[in-house]
Amino acid sequence: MGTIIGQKEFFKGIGQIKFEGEESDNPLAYRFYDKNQLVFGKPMKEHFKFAVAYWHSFVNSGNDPFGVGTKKYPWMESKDTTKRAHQKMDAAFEFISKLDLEYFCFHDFDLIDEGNSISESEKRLNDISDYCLLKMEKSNIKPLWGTANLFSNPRYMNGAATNPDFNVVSYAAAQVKNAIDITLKLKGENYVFWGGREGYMSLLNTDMKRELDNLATFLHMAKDYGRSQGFKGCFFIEPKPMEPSKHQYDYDAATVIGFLKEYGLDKDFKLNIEVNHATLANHTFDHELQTAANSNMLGSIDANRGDYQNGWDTDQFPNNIYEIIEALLVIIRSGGLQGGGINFDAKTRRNSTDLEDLFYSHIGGIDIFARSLLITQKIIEDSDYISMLNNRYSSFETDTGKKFTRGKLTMEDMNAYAKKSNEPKLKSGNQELFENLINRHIR
Ligand code: XLS
Ligand code: NI
Ligand code: NI
Repeated sequence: MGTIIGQKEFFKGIGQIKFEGEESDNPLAYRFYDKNQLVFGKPMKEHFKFAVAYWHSFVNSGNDPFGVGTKKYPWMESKDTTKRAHQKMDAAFEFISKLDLEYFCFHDFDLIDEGNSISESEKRLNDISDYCLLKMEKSNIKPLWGTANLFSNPRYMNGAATNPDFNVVSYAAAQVKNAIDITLKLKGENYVFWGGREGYMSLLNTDMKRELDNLATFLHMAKDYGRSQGFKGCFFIEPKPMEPSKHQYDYDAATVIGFLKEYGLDKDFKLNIEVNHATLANHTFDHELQTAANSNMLGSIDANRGDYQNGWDTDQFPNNIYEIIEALLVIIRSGGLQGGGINFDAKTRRNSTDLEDLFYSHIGGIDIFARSLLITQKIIEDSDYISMLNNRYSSFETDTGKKFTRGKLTMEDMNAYAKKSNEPKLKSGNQELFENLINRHIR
């Protein structure tokens, strides 16, 4: 294993995960993800850029409001902060390389615990990122994106960039500056802002307009700083409608796009769309992807899935093939993800306590995307899907239809056209036919 620098092996007995093909019944192998296989003329791994989320797999120990952690991972044992951070990183690099992936995503204080002051945190981040660079030299693993945790520390209980107290806003900025610095240092390809507690619980004690103005000022400052330091990647906003705040400012893709345009941030920011956040907003995942794509802002994805019965962010690993095919139809037809990739913002269940569970979950998620991509290729290239879709709009391809599209008709023209035509015939949307077409290709 190229990435293990003489330290202990955490995932003993688990070797390199390989592609073994559909017939394999080895639970520790890929059945569909063959990273160099060309699909739509591009290797699978480039379509996806799969990333492991540091927080869910290496930090989270399975605690919930009703009980303490259940996952006694060996890299969590040491009482020494630095040693624990190093071991966590050793485990992360071993895991990512055994999965044969190249990316991870992180919050600043996933890498190492926050210090007691900004200076102490800066020093810790500096040290752990030096260690990360050493590990990176021996591997091809790097961050897909970095971010700052602006929601766990009690100081952010009323928000970070949207906090009513300027002193808290300055702390948040100090933290984002450092997080941008280490993302750059580690050659991270993008930088993410998920709203955390940017939002409110009651409008009675909230000046919403001022908080939104402050958020925009903060994002401009962060973007200008990143650019001044040579950061060429994308800044992403990750929409979420609720949780932890009742009202999150970055509610959904449409809300975020409106905000970015209103405040002149749309040139530097794109969107990171998360499945479970889409469904919490009462949208489908593909709706959110398409909304982002319409504005040329489909940057990246947080892959997971929600639960049909629970109304919160359960962050389960993706396993719904129909949902992923619907998503890939949008992603492929809009030209792919811009700058980002697929981050598994997903956690194994609290009672999935074996080390192997971390592998099963990621392998399952990766394979469901790979399998869905192969099916999507068949649907787009070998079926009537695209022509059926285009056919619904064929009347816009007539001379008059084209004039309308180009904005060349007036209301009077439309009135005259309608008068000389007959009552429009009902044209079926054939939804079930479309649904059957997708299902027919799932095999
Ligand atoms: C929480 C978010 C979070 C972001 C990163 O719901 O999904 O995990 O992706 O801060
Ligand atoms: Ni997320
Ligand atoms: Ni989430």
